[in-house]
Amino acid sequence: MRFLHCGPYRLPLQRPLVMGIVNLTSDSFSGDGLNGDLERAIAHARMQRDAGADVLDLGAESTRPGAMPAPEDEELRRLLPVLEEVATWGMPISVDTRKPAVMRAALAAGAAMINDITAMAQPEALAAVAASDCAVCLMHMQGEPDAMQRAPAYRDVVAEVGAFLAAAVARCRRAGIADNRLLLDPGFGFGKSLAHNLTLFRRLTAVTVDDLPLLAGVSRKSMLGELTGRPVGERLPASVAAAVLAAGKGARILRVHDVAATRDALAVWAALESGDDT
Ligand code: HH2
Repeated sequence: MRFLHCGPYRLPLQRPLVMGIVNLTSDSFSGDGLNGDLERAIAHARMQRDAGADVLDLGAESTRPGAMPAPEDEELRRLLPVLEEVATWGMPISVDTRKPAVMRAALAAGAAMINDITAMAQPEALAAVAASDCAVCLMHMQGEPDAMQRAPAYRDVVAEVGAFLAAAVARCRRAGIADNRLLLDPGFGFGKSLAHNLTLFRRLTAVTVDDLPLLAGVSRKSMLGELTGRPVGERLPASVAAAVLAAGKGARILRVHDVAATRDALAVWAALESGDDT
């Protein structure tokens, strides 16, 4: 059986897992940012856990298109009190950050996974995670959040995202990070037009490297708004449909805002797709 090595946890990879989003920001695109409100943040994390999340992903810097970077002290101030509580819950906690100092503080506070939208591009980030046994999610992004959606351009989006992820995996291997700690993510919406997102989605497993597990994050994203004409608050059905289809295309972890609905849909999908016949 295959596992993702995730600090003290081993996540089995044969059924798709659900990563529940906990946004501690003031300005997340989905409007669910908890802006440093500790009680609400912990209540939201508890709800995601009780709904059946396999992993929680705590993010204290918004990376929505147009967002400016959050100062490091502000990111830590929003993150650490929540992380210190949820890290005692006996489940793997991921921290969504691109700052090496935040990674180090998060790992010291009990994070079991680092989710880096810059795919460990900074040597200090690599050093921070190499010194631990956390899982690492390597995501593709073209450009930076403040300008990435202005004019995304590729000659061959699948080949370029695949090559980018292969280079990130090579970086991690050179730093001594074992393959069983790595997750790859094409980064839906990060420097991609609707057409780029759709091509990547249809050919999801083509971007992986040596069959490393893939994470897909499409929940409530603007690509679903473009397809349905719905504002962000009305994208639940589209998000659930996309999560199920991503699982069908081979994603092993689905990063979602709506854990309960996604779990239900995945249970139905798993039974209808591959249940035992009588
Ligand atoms: N998407 C967002 C943030 N982090 N990490 C990974 N690995 N993959 C993703 O697709 C991804 C991510 C954006 O979503 P959200 O956290 O809801 O919004 P914001 O960045 O505005 O807080």
